Amino acid sequence: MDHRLKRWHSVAGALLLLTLLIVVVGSAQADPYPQSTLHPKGDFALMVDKLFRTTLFWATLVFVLVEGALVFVIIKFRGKPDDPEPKQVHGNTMVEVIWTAIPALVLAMIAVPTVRTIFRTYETPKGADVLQVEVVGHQWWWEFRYPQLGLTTANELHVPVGRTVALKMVTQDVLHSFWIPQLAAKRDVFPNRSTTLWFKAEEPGDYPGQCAEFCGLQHGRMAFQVIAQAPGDFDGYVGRMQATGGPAAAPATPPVDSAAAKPAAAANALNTATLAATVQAGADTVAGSQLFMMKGCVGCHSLNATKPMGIGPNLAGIGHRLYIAAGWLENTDANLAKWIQHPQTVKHGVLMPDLGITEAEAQSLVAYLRQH
Ligand code: HEC
Ligand SMILES: [Cu+2]
Repeated sequence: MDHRLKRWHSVAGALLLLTLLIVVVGSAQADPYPQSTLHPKGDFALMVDKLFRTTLFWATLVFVLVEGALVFVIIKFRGKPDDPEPKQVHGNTMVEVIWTAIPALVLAMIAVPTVRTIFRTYETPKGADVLQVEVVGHQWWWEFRYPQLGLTTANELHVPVGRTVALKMVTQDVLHSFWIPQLAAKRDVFPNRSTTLWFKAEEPGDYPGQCAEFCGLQHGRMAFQVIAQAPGDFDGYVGRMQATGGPAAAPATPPVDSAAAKPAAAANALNTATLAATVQAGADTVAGSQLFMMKGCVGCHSLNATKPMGIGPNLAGIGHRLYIAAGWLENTDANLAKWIQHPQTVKHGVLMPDLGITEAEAQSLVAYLRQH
């Protein structure tokens, strides 16, 4: 066999192997990367994905045809040692018209759906059924307000499946960018000017989101979760959040711990240990509610979802959030206690100061916050 052909074979073989490797690695890692635009679960993201796939199809077709023709011609008409001088030609109108017309046609086929999709993504959904949400970016966390429901929360956006959500977004400080890869595209968020975005989750699930515009030291830890729920579950969530506005949850009156009171009444000599533990837990939450006021937490955080407050995230429902510190630190008792004691170590530079909370005080605060 020709020496050059042999070398070409090994190059082609290596390329094929590399392609296979990319495909295998890519598909094996499909799941560990939920923050991927390639797994759309909302109508907005599906629309963008469809456009991407259409473009990819035409691009692949053009690549295969052009490169195929090129490789074919290179091999078929390659020079041999005693070839005569080839015929010299200049220009061919027919060929030039064809290779201008075909790319123009391909570009038009890509441009029409692209422009149509771009306009569609900037529409503002209207109608009584649209769930309005106001998004406020802060260094380094996200605030979500539901004007129709009178609720405010942070870092965890609950939405009902199958209902369009219309976001109106601003920021309190610097530029941020709101991005939920599986549900909708990225959209920048500015001070003094609002931008909009919309999406409809098609399947229940937890969809991670992330700030996508560098906004300072902890930009990488400015994440959030979108929790898409069946409509009934969403109504339950709304009910629980609205209940935090009731008198029992107001920080000024520490809640009477009914969970601790009931078993205490039923207790007898045989389960004094349980009783002691329950009383201890009750005492902890009372101490926690006092610490929450005394240590100044209440100056930055509201535990009432119907009463927003400026500086820190609203903590109503914090006991049930999946993550703390803006969507990346798992909400376990240990992590919560560590955060309360040393926010500046866990997420250096945040607006929450280290307040000199002791281990025991942190435990009481955790017990208290777990009830919210
Ligand atoms: C000076 C204002 C301020 C004070 C005082 C303060 N915090 Fe914070 N807190 C913040 C800010 C700002 C954040 C958001 C930090 C971030 O993730 O960037 C935060 C975040 C939190 C979070 C995580 C919320 C979430 O969903 O991510 C918890 C829990 C919390 N604080 C509890 C407390 C407790 C308990 C105290 C009192 C011991 C306290 N904070 C005192 C400003 C404050
Ligand atoms: Cu950012």
